[in-house]
Amino acid sequence: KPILPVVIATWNHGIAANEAAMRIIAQGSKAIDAVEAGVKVTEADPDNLSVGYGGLPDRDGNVTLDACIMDEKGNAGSVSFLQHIKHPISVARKVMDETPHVMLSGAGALQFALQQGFKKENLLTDKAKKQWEEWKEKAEYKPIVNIENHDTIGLLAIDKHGDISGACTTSGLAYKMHGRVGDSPVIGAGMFVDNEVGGACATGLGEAVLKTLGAFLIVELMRQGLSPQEACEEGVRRITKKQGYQNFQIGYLALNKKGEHGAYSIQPGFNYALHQADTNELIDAPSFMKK
Ligand code: SD4
Repeated sequence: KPILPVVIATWNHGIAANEAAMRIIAQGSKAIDAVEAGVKVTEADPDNLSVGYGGLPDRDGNVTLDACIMDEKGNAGSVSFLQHIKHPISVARKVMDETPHVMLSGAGALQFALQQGFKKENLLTDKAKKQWEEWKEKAEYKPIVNIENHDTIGLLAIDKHGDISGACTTSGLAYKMHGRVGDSPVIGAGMFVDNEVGGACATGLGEAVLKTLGAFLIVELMRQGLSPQEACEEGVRRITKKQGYQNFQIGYLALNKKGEHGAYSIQPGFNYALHQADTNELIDAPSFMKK
């Protein structure tokens, strides 16, 4: 049953992220601060091979990052194809707060980050570099279902004031083409919130989410009266009604303003962390394909 405040996040790294986000909310702070603090935990984790520091590089060995953030007023900020900055979500927040723009990309995003006082760092850890070197022996690029190269963190939170915000951050698909941008920094694809309705976020093969504008679609379906669960299922159906979905994963989370949530994926194996009151638990999402 729904309990407010609530924080929900993709995958098992969502547990630690939720913890950090709920700590901020418990102090009476805003959801926007909570979502940023939450996903920063994942960004800083070198053992996570798909977000921020320690993320797997593109096929040329560069770690390139995508992130976006959105608040209860409908303000949004995003960075894509950003290199050398450990906390892309905080750069996205600065784009939202300090510029008249929504998205900054590549060298321009890096320049802005440095101007804002972020430090330039090497994000390619020895562990990620070693995996990339092994991959290079065959250099086969196949998006694989549900393994570490598909675990972006998307996080949605409703604070004590009843306001919703969201954040999403990733190093994107492992061994992608240099310059490839996924769904995660695109407002309405990887994440979207509307304080009248709720929010949604996505993980998985970004191209499929981009082509269906998944998060925006799910929020609009909730606006029309679907439950968060029904909306996630319809979001997945828009993808599975086309060819080829058997070979990749998409996972959606949705949260409405009452604090009801939904989760659905194409393949079994998607899980998410839900933090309500004193419980923060990892839950397996139902899926379109069965085991
Ligand atoms: C992307 N959606 O860049 C991201 C990757 C991802 O879990 O979600 N991994 O396509």
